[in-house]
Amino acid sequence: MIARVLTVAGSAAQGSAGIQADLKTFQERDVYGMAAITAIVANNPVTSEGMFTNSLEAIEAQFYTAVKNVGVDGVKTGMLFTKEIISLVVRLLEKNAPASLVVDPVMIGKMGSQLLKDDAIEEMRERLFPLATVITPNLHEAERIMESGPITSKEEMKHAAKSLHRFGADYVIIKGGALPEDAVDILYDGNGFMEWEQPRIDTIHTSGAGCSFSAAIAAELAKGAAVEQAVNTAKAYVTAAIEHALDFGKGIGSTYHAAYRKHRAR
Ligand code: PXL
Repeated sequence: MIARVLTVAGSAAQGSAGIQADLKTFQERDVYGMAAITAIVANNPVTSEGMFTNSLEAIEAQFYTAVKNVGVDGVKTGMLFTKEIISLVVRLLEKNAPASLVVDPVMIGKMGSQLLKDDAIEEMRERLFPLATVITPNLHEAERIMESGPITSKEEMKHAAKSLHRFGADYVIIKGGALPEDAVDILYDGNGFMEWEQPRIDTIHTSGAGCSFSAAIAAELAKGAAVEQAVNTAKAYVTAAIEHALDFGKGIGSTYHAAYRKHRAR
């Protein structure tokens, strides 16, 4: 049967990130996608309000609809926004432990929106990370989680991966997309490191890259891949999505979620 994956994340109305990116990625990686929406991000030039939080009741109802009516082989979390939502998600995951859990510690959107409140970081680090198979921070998120200075090199990324591993996730992958050199990602499993390096792609259109990367890892894990293999596939997937990004002409464009399938096949 097809593997079933639930994303617990925010809706990104522009379609590039959040649950929209997750569901597109799930489809591309041939898993059955489901979503529990925590919040809605809809910044636009017309309405004054662009950020809406879902109720805890609605989040719990969505979670149980997926878990009880369909069944879940793997879970991914993205934007969780508040400490209260993180506490709820922790409680739900403790009671209904999935075979694999990818935690993307989403904090700030590419357009600058704050997607995690400052007072929620500790709850994420202390209570959610210990449940995770993999956590996928970028450099900025790693710095905030560890309350450290800037991470500026591959060596510092390795050091950070080791420190983050102590919070209890089985694997830590730090995404070095924000380093000035090549795009390097470092995976640490508590014993050793693996590295993925790609020449930097010259584009500003990377909205949804992080969401799609963690969603692809979640999809591969749910299908039974080992973490190293899942990251390998996810890196190839997101590299193609950035290479063929979509420039809609308004700000930072979207990664192209179908690029890996369409362009690799040629
Ligand atoms: O890219 C991070 C992200 C995650 N989740 C939601 C978002 C964004 C960025 O816009 O809107 C809901």
